[in-house]
Amino acid sequence: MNVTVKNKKLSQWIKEVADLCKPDDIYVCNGSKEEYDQMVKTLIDSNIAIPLKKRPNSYLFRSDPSDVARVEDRTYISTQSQDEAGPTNNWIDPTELKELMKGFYKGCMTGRTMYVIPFSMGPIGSPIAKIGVEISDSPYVVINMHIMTRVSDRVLELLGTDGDFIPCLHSVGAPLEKGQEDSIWPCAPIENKYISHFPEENLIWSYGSGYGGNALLGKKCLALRIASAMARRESWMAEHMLILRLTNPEGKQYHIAAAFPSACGKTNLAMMQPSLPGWKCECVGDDIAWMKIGPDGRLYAINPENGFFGVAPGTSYDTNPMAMDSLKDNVLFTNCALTDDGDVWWEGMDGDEPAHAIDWKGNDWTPESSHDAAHPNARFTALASKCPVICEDWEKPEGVPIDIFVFGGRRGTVVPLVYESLNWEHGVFLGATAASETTAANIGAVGNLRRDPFAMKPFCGYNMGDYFQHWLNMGEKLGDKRPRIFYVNWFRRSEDGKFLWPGFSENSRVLKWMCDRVDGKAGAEETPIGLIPKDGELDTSGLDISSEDMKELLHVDTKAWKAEIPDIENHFSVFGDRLPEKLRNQLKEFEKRLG
Ligand code: OXD
Ligand code: MN
Repeated sequence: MNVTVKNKKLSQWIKEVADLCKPDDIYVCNGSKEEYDQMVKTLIDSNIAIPLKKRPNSYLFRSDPSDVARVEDRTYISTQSQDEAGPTNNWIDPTELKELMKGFYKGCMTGRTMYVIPFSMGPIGSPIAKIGVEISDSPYVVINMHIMTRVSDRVLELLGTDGDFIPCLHSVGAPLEKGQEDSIWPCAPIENKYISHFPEENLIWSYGSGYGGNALLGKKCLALRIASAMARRESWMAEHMLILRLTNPEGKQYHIAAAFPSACGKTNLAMMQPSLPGWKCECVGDDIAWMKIGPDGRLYAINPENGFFGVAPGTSYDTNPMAMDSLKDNVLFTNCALTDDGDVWWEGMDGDEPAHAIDWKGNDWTPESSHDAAHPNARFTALASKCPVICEDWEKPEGVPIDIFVFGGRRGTVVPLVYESLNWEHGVFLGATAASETTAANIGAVGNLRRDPFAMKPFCGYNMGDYFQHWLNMGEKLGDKRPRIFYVNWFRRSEDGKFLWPGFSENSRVLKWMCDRVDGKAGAEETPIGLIPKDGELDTSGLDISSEDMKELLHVDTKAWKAEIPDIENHFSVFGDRLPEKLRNQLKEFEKRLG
């Protein structure tokens, strides 16, 4: 081991893990540039990282074709009782799961180095931040953690001898025999992969996968699943939300936190550049928000991450210029295609398709090929500080005050472009019933409606019925300082199938209406589903959109909404008596208003 660890819990845990996993060596990370460069050099020398001629300090990685995404059906919330994990999570008894996983962990790091990665989720020392330590046998994980979290020896200093942290154990699950050559992406077969969370003891054990949220344990595992359970106990919120700052032409700032299921353009909205003259939008975060009530009673949010782990395909100067500008240097790419001139490429990127490339599996690809060049879940790992519109206050330890919550989904029909909740409880009802149509990115038939409450279905570390109650409780604590709650749908289509709303930078018009509502400047019309912009109140100046299309976008089709009721009842029924009475009443009231 390269340094002496002073923290008692940490040194004890390192010893326990080393005794179990039997690594050849132990290395404690300090987060320095030299460490990153050294790790990259080793990865280049073993032909695992491919340097990109066109982007300084940027590298391409190719995963094993069996290890390309988060594995939700191998993800467990392991609590004493199954009821605590609730109906939306996979569950195994903690004693049983630990025994089973110890069997896998035994000797699993033989032939490899065990890296100890101290990291902070949130600015180091922020009152909202949390410290984690990941133990991993993957150097790819180490360099990704360098970007996605704050890895630093200052974290160890902060821990002192007795400080507490969240232990995150990770192994790719591929020990090496003496002389055995390593593969470019070691991992275990799918049936041996386990992404396990023990929220009652703030503990994460991940085995068998090297990819994204399965392996970079600060993100979904710590910052959402474990943090959501901590947040309930400690009266704060850990949400799957982007955070943005909007500034109006008079210089007034508004902070918006928005939750959308995957494939609804969350990263695009987080970095959106308003089409409305004089309005400015800055990104605080694109995926996760941790929020606490501040001394003035308002809700303050930080982005616990340090980078973006974004989906590459579909990202372009058209859809997200600010993301593209964040990818010029110091980026790690995974499962993108490699062009002949040494750049990355993916479907949906600007410009012409390359005449030839090497696909994500390492094979020749031409536009005539029958498959995609980049994997649909190919990713970039980029520093948030590289984003040209990163908010100057994005690392403010106390966070930014949230004025507005937005929920949404992808709906071709029924759901209008925007509406406001009637009150907090109704807003919680909107979050709890949020739904989206499945896309090619989801499993199952395209166009199916999937309820994904608060976009947290795969990320809530406890019973989701109790999570709904936690939202209601937070509303009570916030009192008149509650953020306003809105619901949006950028994806409504006309009868002939065309998108009615242009989206992207034009979404600023919808955000402006929300800000004007907060300031009491914009009118709204009460409908059975909530408050819709009054005729002419949504700023469409300079936008080429017909009044018929605007009407259709804001139309509340009572009959269509009535037809949704059985699906909502069905969705609520799985929570049994853990469904808050107030939400049951919200549903009744909604039915009544629909007539
Ligand atoms: C993500 C996700 O990668 O939500 O952020 O799946
Ligand atoms: Mn996400």
